[in-house]
Amino acid sequence: MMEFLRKADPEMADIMQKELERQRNTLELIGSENFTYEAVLEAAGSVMTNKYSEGYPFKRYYGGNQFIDLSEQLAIDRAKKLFNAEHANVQPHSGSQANMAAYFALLEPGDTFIGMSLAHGGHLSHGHPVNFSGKIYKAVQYGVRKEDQLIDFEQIRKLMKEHKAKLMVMGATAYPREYDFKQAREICDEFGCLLMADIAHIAGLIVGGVHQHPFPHADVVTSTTQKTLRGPRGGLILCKEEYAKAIDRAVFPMMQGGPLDHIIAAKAVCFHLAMQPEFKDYARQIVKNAKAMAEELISQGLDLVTGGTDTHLILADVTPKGLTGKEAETVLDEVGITVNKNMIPFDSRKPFDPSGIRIGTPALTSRGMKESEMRQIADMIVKVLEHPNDESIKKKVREEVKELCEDFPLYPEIEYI
Ligand code: DSN
Repeated sequence: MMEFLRKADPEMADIMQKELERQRNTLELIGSENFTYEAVLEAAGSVMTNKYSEGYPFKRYYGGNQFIDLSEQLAIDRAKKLFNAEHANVQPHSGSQANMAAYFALLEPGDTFIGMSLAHGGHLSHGHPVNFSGKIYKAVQYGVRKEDQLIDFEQIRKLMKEHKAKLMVMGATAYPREYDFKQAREICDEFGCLLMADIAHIAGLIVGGVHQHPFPHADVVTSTTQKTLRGPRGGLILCKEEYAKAIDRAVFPMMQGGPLDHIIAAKAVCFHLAMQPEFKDYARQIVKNAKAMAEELISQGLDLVTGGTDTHLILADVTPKGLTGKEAETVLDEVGITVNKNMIPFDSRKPFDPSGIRIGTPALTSRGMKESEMRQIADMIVKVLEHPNDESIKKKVREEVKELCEDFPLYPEIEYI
């Protein structure tokens, strides 16, 4: 594979080769990442990238779209079936773009919406002041309760009373517990507000039957396809039929131009694979792995946000070990364990050097690792955090990382050179 690239651009081929080796030889624990299927890689790197297809299936602004139409329609039909949705738009380039289109469809500039604050686990596009969502709209931010770090529905109710938001966003990027979409709907109904669920992180857990489904509670659901769903990097919007036209218009022509047809084909492949019975086992294993890792980290003295997890990720306060989140990320990187620094709720530190790290299990679950490997990795993490300057301990852990990576090979059939 890749012989054309190696000939045409050896410099880039070398970079890509190194990235493949990095993915193969390190333990990937970033909660929003995954290793997609070889079939998805093929679709994403295909001739579908050559086409312009502004518009929607069978209503395009360019000729020659007969097969692109079939591909996008297949992706739409599969997304509807997979998520039990009345309508699907598979064109958003990313999760933020999906959120932007949803806001464009449901709100007017200056309208008020309520979302989870980034500092408590939300997302930039849920109303952060530096993001378009906090600039175009009046964004009210909710968070978690201090005592148990769970979403504070009483605070949401109070804020709704005060601000009369037109839309509520339920979803996050660093919240280790299941969402209560039913309760969110009840509050929305009380105040005549729309509900949007951002399931970017947990889409795979929902279709795998592990987490509560946002439908029928949500009016609109946004997602990415690359996280627990294990597809290509991209966005997705699902909605009730009554919002279908507004959503489609918001994606194109309001926000995007030509869709990424190669990525839409890859999304269709990932939806198909997520419908297979074994995907349910995969989704269950992601959570079992996170729970096993959480138990081990707690037993070794780490403080976890909410005291554990029922999802694919863990948020750990590393300051009791004498490190900041940034230092922990760096020292774990040195031994080949990849995590990201992350704010914890009510963090006294700043986003660029917060108190916590976020640890996620989707990618290593895709490599076939199970609970015992998670416990082993948790043990390695704690060892390194407790001895960040001990070169002999770090060397031993590095060797353990290497052995684990060899035992669970990534893309063994792919040879990029
Ligand atoms: N930044 C992503 C994450 O890591 O969760 C979400 O967009």
